[in-house]
Amino acid sequence: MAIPIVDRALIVVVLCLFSAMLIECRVRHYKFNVVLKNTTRLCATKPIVTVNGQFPGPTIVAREDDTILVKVVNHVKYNVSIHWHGVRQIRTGWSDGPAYITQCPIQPGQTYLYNFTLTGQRGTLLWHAHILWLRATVHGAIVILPKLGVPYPFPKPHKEAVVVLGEWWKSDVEAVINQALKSGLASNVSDAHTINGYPGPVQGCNSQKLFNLPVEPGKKYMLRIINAALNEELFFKIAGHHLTVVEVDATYVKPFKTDAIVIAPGQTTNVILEANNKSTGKYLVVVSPFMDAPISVDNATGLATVRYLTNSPSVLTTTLTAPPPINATQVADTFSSSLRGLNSKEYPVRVPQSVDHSLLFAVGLGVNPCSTCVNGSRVVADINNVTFVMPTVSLLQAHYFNTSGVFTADFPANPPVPFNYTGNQVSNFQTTKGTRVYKLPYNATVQLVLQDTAMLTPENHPFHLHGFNFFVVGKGSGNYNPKKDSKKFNLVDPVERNTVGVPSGGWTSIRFRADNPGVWFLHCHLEIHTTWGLKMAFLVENGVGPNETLLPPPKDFPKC
Ligand SMILES: *[C@@H]1O[C@H](CO)[C@@H](O)[C@H](O)[C@H]1NC(C)=O
Ligand SMILES: *[C@@H]1O[C@H](CO)[C@@H](O)[C@H](O)[C@H]1NC(C)=O
Ligand SMILES: *[C@@H]1O[C@H](CO)[C@@H](O)[C@H](O)[C@H]1NC(C)=O
Ligand SMILES: *[C@@H]1O[C@H](CO)[C@@H](O)[C@H](O)[C@H]1NC(C)=O
Ligand SMILES: *[C@@H]1O[C@H](CO)[C@@H](O)[C@H](O)[C@H]1NC(C)=O
Ligand SMILES: *[C@@H]1O[C@H](CO)[C@@H](O)[C@H](O)[C@H]1NC(C)=O
Ligand SMILES: *[C@@H]1O[C@H](CO)[C@@H](O)[C@H](O)[C@H]1NC(C)=O
Ligand SMILES: *[C@@H]1O[C@H](CO)[C@@H](O)[C@H](O)[C@H]1NC(C)=O
Ligand SMILES: *[C@@H]1O[C@H](CO)[C@@H](O)[C@H](O)[C@H]1NC(C)=O
Ligand SMILES: *[C@@H]1O[C@H](CO)[C@@H](O)[C@H](O)[C@H]1NC(C)=O
Ligand SMILES: *[C@@H]1O[C@H](CO)[C@@H](O)[C@H](O)[C@H]1NC(C)=O
Ligand SMILES: *[C@@H]1O[C@H](CO)[C@@H](O)[C@H](O)[C@H]1NC(C)=O
Ligand SMILES: [Cu+2]
Repeated sequence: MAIPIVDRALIVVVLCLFSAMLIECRVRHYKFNVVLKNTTRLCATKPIVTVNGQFPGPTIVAREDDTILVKVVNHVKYNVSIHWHGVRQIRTGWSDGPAYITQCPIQPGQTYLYNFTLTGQRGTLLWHAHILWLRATVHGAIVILPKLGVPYPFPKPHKEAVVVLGEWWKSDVEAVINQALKSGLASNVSDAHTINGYPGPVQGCNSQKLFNLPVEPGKKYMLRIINAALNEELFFKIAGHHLTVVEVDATYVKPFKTDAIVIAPGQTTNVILEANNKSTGKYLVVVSPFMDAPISVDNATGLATVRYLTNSPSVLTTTLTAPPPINATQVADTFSSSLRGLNSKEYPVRVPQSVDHSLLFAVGLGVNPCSTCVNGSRVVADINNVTFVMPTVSLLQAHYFNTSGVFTADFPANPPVPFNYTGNQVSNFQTTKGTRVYKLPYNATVQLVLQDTAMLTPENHPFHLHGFNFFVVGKGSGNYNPKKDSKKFNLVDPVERNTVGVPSGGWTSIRFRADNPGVWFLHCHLEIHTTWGLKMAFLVENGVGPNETLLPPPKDFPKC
């Protein structure tokens, strides 16, 4: 019998403690018990699904190049899987996490050891459940420090703090999505926005505790801000202070100052907060939704405070601020246009200069017949008219073991019938269904233009690509014009990230190199859109070199 992992973990931790001054531990062990936890937040006692009883869940702290081992034990009645959002998972797709894409779920009572190395990345990422709507409460931060002895490319902050933004439902989230799927209509919106688990004032519920960040006058603080919300892009702002953006999605950017940041679900943003206001009292922190389409959202403002620590008993007046208006497209646009890769000698921007596969994905909503639904129809979502149907075994297993009949490798590179994407002339909202992937040879370069459509309504879609970072080389409004628009692409210092907003009624162009063999999910990170089918996968073939093939699956790999 092999020694159980926990015991081995304990031995390693003890060894690490003894040798802490001599060597760094390069393997970090975590145990995630997925358990129900009764919580009394928002004046209601209700059980939520958590990791280790924490909301938000535990923070993973590691250094670049470390190997992470997370033993996940499922103690709840739901199937579970965990995704390490933004971790490249080079050759280790088996640890990526999206259920039925790279793995079968960890079923109730089962265990799975995620095993991956943090290669070529440093900054903030997040982990979250990647099945059902569990990520509403099953999420947490991943902090990747630079290699030992390597400084940040900006002055070292006095302290750092993780700031996790979330959405809170009074109801059980699984009941919310099940009700929506049964009716075929949109799902209920959340009841509050949370900052590190604490909401602002909520109707019919007062005297709520808020998250507070204590600061010393004159010092600098780095906030590692994460949007872990299910369905909403968010504004984040602190009264009386500018924020200097230094990193997004675990890549450094050219620092710039801003009043407010905009952050989509799945995105992370590191900012420097300088405690340089008049050194007394508290300053309000506000979080509110960004939505510039006629879609109903939860417009409650989440609150926290920044409190100056001063020797004299400070007058605890709170300086207030209002978030940008919900439809402040200009604020969001200016923010995203300000993001540029650092492109220094140490951190060059390696954007592909030539393109092997040029793709145009038209994304949006549709309506399909449904005899049992309220309206005789259900709202769906699609990419190039394909509403993705989840398979019953994972695509990665089907690919690795050559199982036929699970997917077809014929995902359309372009919309099957070109149309005026952002116009309102389309009257047939029906889509096709399929489990179709797009095949890429190892090391191919890809340009992908994500084009929003006005089908039902134009809307901002934050797209997330697993297994890669991509470069955001361009964006614009209306229909993408290949001749005109490609001339203006930034092929010098575009921002590198893993999640990008496709603007409402516009397009975004990204480039990446397919240098990671496996099956990689591409989807809208608004959970309701993912559920409705706004997803597909890239199948990246093995290369020929020794480091260019997918590793074999681990022994404890979950079965379907
Ligand atoms: C949560 O609290 C409710 C009511 O107080 C109780 O009935 C339930 O057993 C508790 N659940 C857990 C998992 O502790
Ligand atoms: C983690 O995966 C590596 C291969 O990438 C393997 O060598 C190692 O043994 C694995 N660790 C555990 C604890 O399974
Ligand atoms: C969704 O909202 C409607 C209207 O407020 C309410 O009747 C229903 O119970 C809600 N559904 C869930 C699952 O909470
Ligand atoms: C301090 O906060 C106040 C109130 O928001 C603001 O008007 C002022 O500009 C801030 N001072 C500095 C130095 O930023
Ligand atoms: C949210 O919207 C409702 C209804 O439109 C409105 O009454 C309320 O004032 C709004 N709340 C905030 C915080 O904007
Ligand atoms: C935002 O919404 C407000 C209130 O509905 C409206 O008056 C304003 O014109 C809108 N702004 C933009 C930029 O659409
Ligand atoms: C039924 O569908 C129509 C057209 O899509 C929509 O306007 C209407 O609100 C739907 N009915 C319900 C009950 O949502
Ligand atoms: C596309 O639709 C928009 C809005 O309806 C319209 O202004 C535009 O002229 C159309 N473009 C073409 C090429 O038909
Ligand atoms: C999508 O496919 C459906 C079903 O074949 C078809 O009726 C519809 O016209 C297509 N829509 C577009 C925009 O291609
Ligand atoms: C990948 O392609 C680039 C050219 O686009 C080439 O320079 C590089 O050597 C290739 N790498 C591998 C591992 O094949
Ligand atoms: C393969 O990977 C190993 C370990 O990451 C590295 O030491 C080696 O240089 C790589 N070989 C090639 C040919 O890239
Ligand atoms: C959990 O996953 C397994 C394997 O895919 C599946 O057979 C089972 O129905 C799922 N259980 C639930 C409750 O969905
Ligand atoms: Cu979307």
